[in-house]
Amino acid sequence: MAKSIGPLLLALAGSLVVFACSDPLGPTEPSGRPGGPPQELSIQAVQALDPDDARVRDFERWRPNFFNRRNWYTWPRARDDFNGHRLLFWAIGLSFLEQRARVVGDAAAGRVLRIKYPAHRYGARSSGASFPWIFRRGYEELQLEYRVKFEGGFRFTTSGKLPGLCGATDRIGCYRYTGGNKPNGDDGFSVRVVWLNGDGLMGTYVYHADQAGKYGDIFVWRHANGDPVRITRGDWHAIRLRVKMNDPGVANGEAEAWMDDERVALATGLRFRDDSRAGRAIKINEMYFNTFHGGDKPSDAPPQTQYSYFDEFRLRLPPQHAVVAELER
Ligand SMILES: [Ca+2]
Repeated sequence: MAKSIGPLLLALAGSLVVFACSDPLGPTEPSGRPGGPPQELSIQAVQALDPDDARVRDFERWRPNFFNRRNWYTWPRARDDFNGHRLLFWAIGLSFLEQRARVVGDAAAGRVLRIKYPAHRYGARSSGASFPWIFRRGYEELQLEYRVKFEGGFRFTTSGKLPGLCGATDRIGCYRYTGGNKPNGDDGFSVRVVWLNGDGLMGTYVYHADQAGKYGDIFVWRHANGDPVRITRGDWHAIRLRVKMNDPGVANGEAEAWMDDERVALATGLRFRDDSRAGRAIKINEMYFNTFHGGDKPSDAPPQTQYSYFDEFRLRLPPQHAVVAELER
């Protein structure tokens, strides 16, 4: 009994974590255009993904049982999938009181994670779900892939968030470098995905030390012909983010995005960390599962209860690292 109550209490505690993760997003940020020079083969220290971090998180193992007939995606399940090496982590939206995450069947994708955005709710605490996936180690460069589907009839309203990569100097999570909290180069950073403007316009949302204001910079996704990317409802889409840390103190970090294998944004010249002892400790050490409506005002909320679906979370090292590793084998 105690075994089953413990995670529940932790989930409840996690649901009470107070943090301001909602932020108004303006549609007028400059866009990051695809293009730029081809990447050089960088001979950096060879990194290797931990075999467990390399495994795909596809939710196939979860099925209803006597104690969880509706197949809620609970705190213990998120821990088993993403944070099995950690005794504790926090989550929002996953408790039996909140019930905003559930494993359901999908005709095309098997079992998938369904996230609920309740009608008239906005902000990370009452919309969608959030939890950190804290990696066993930090990376200088890393790619995150996942698949997402917005249900048919999904109302995008003003804006909302999707998961991304981030880093911080502690092991609690880099949620503190979201929600209007500007990083200073010695604390952390975040690179997430946003939907914008009510019609599925997409962008990369970056919190870095050189951002102009308290909120992060948005790099609007664009097709090769310059048209903005609009995500369609009712279809699965493949999202890929690549983050490359800057050399400490030098503004040469990168955040690149692909949707359905088309490169849609490349942000360069980013300063995620400074050349200080604390700054040098910052690496990419977390996927922040973070999706909600908002924004921080009632008009950000959807008029209806609606759902998105996620599947096949995967980390990859960028190709050049694989090449270097092959040469040195
Ligand atoms: Ca699946």
